[in-house]
Amino acid sequence: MKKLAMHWKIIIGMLLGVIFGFLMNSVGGKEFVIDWIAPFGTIFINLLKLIAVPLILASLIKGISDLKDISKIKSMGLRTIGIYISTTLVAIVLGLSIVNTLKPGEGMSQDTLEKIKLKYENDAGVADKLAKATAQKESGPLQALVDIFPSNIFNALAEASMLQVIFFAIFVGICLLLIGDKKAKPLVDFFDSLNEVVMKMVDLIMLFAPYAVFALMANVIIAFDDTEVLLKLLWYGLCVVGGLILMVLFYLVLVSVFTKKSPLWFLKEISPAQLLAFSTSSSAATLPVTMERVEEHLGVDKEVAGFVLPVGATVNMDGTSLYQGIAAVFIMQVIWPEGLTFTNQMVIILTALLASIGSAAVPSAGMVMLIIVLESIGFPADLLPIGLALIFAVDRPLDMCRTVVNVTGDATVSMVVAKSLNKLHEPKPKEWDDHYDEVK
Ligand code: DAS
Repeated sequence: MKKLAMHWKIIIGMLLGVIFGFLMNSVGGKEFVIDWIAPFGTIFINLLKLIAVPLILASLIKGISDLKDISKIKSMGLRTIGIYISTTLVAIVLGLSIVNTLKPGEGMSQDTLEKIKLKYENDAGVADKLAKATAQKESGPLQALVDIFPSNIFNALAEASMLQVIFFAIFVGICLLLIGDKKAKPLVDFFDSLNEVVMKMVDLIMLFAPYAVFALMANVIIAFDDTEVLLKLLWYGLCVVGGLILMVLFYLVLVSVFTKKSPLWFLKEISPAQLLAFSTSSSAATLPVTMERVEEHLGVDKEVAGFVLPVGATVNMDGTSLYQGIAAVFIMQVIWPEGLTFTNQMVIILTALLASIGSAAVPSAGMVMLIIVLESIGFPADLLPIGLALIFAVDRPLDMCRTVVNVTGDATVSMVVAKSLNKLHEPKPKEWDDHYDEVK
């Protein structure tokens, strides 16, 4: 019997996980899922994070040393950052257009608001997000720039500080170019081999994916215990999801126009990464799979994928910035209508752009940075816990959706940049099991 493609195996795992989660909710098996099922999802995410940093290091250093020409690095860097900023601005403006047109925050009854306040205003999760945002805010205006430059590469690797690892890898790659092929060869060969090893690790880890997403989805479903509030926030959630779907359609137009490739082919080939982004809510954990799909199944050259994707996972979060635009205005529509000025919305565009750059590629990071966006327009500090409480119940499913868009946007830009540099080739896809067969 023909083997099922990986994305179908993952979809089946997800659906069974959702069904199992609802079943466990109905028979009081929440603790069983937390104690005996969820850990397999955590193991899977740990394994992906384990290889993300060595993969970035190897693919970036190898990729840059292969470029043979420093001016190409500048050209690739400028194109990448330029397109990333453009797509993020499109996302924010799209989000603001939707929320100001459909006005999901208007008409929410005081009774619903009181229920939400009662349940979530003092929730530990809300307090945690506020604390993280305060810590981030207290750092100076250039702290984000200072944080790119590591003082100790081993700390950067140990803490998986993506931008620091990216900076170090680019620095090493450029110096390998400058010392000449003969002297650079031992190190280039080492990172070439490391890159192959880590890509093989991705293949093997992915064989576990269908079972892991079962555990991840079951664990997400058992967290839904407040369907009444979820229904009250449905219109807000649909505005975010609708905007995210429009962003994916925008990416498909970019792929079709700028690379002349079939948008449906692009969606099919990137789908395993999208499914993992949905299941894990983490661009960082998904990055190794995004890189494997973009290089081996979409035909993007290693030196482009090795630069564009790690940078994108860290600074390009179009789904998050669209969400921040909608969430900020939604919260104002419900509890601070006097803040709904044109000037404030322009400020939201700038701060949501900066916030999505500053957001970490981990679950719920976008909600932490939303606080920075709200504070930038003078949102009353005493209303912040209520504002977060208002969207807290639906943040996890929306985080899953916006992470899919973050990953899809990165893959789209990597194809556009590769095409513009004539580094988009015919892919030589291998199915996951084929790789595994080689191992046996
Ligand atoms: N979960 C984040 C990511 O990994 C996005 C977010 O929190 O908005 O992309």
